[in-house]
Amino acid sequence: PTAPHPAPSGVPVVDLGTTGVGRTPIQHTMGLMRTHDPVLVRRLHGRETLFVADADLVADLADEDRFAKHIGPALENVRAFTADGLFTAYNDEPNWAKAHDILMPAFALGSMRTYHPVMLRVARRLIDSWDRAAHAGRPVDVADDMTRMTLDTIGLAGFGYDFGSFGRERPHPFVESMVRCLEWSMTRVAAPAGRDHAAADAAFRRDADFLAGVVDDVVAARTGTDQSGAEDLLGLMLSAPHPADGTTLDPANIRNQVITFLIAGHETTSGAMSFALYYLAKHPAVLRLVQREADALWGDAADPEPTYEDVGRLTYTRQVLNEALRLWPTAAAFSRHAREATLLGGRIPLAAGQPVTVLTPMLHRQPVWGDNPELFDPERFTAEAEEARPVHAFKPFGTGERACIGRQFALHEATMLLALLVHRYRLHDHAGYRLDVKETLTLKPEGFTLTLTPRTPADRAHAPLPGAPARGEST
Ligand code: FDE
Repeated sequence: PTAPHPAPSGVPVVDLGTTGVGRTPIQHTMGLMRTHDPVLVRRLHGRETLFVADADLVADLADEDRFAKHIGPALENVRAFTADGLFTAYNDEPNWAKAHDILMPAFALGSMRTYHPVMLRVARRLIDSWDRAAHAGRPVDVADDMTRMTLDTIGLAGFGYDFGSFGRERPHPFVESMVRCLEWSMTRVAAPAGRDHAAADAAFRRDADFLAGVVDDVVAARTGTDQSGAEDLLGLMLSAPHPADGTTLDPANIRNQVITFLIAGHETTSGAMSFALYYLAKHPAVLRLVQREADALWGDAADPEPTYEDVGRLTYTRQVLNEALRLWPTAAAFSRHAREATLLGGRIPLAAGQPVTVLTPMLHRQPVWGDNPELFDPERFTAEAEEARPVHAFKPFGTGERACIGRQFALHEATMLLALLVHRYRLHDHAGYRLDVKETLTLKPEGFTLTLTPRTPADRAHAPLPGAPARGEST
């Protein structure tokens, strides 16, 4: 339902003609913003998209009275397999508010206490697998293993379903089909009209059907069993009545929600942890600080038993994760539209319904971040630094009522895992990895491998603060 809107006056138009944006549309558009302006219209195959990254414009777009979430062309394509699931539902589709109300309690901060033991159980699967790799001197593929971990976590925590990803040589086939579906959604947008897409579309359909089949297995494993006491996502979906009218979600919508959560719940979180490990491997001084934080909690414990409260104490680890999400927010763009004709930021005229896409990685590199925004520096996320910064300068989870429902879930899972990993291993950038960001609608470091060696009590005693001499070492 997107009517074409003329490019607003005063905004530079970058005409890509029919050259296309290749397989990295986000990074391509980041490049355009670097050479042109943090507000621009990209014209591609005759389709115009208004992109913004200016902090003041993004702050204005956060005004829920004047703007709302927009389902742009890429999400329209995702709707082909998630329909009215939470992520892709239109604002006025009744199932959005209904599912949102029913599922919100499952994502309140207090609910993380319920998921904590499951998250820890899956973290230990990853650790077992990395212990074997360390022992064999074999490198680990970071993004693949983070994906195994996050898929198993959302499967078990949300649906009581075990994907058993660490028992598999290749990622679970759900992941491969999902990645192809997301790639199709992304590339189909920029694909020139008039060319024959029948083969790609048919392959997409097969993958989408496979995903739906997995979802049916997940639901079938539960239905027919006793629902009482099931407080996970699936339990709520199957049995919780909507406060407004007492009805539960219908089976078609449940399917859309399950597929939505299986995707949203693991794809972006695994990328975030992968980027965080990438930066830690490249910044030994930061790594030592994270290790010290974990060491202070767990000392030399061979198998630490992190409590729910411990995760809240890992403040520096959380800063590292935030800083990784600043440079590479793994859901890298979100769109808004004007509810009524308005002036964006008091200067850019927008018609009612006109969409605007926020390019988050560039928002996160604007002048509010200082004069060296490319530098990885977790000090940007101390409480004082956050206080001093405009609230809308950091948007890795989107904005407003359609912002990420899984934020606390992802942060709890990722913070605990990162701390456990740095507590246990020395990370070796054995291949001198050069960052290669792969785009499949979301972002991930491609081909990033590490080798690992176990940390010893001596390592822990010698993990000095940068600049401070190690204990027992003469200067
Ligand atoms: C959502 C989200 C968002 C928004 C989008 C728009 O606006 O369009 C964003 C940006 C995000 N999200 C991001 C993220 C990152 C990370 C790491 C994450 N995320 C994670 C997660 C997990 C889970 C479970 C999730 N996630 C989920 C989700 C959902 C369901 C959604 C939708 C909501 C509504 O309601 O709309 C989101 N997420 Fe996220």
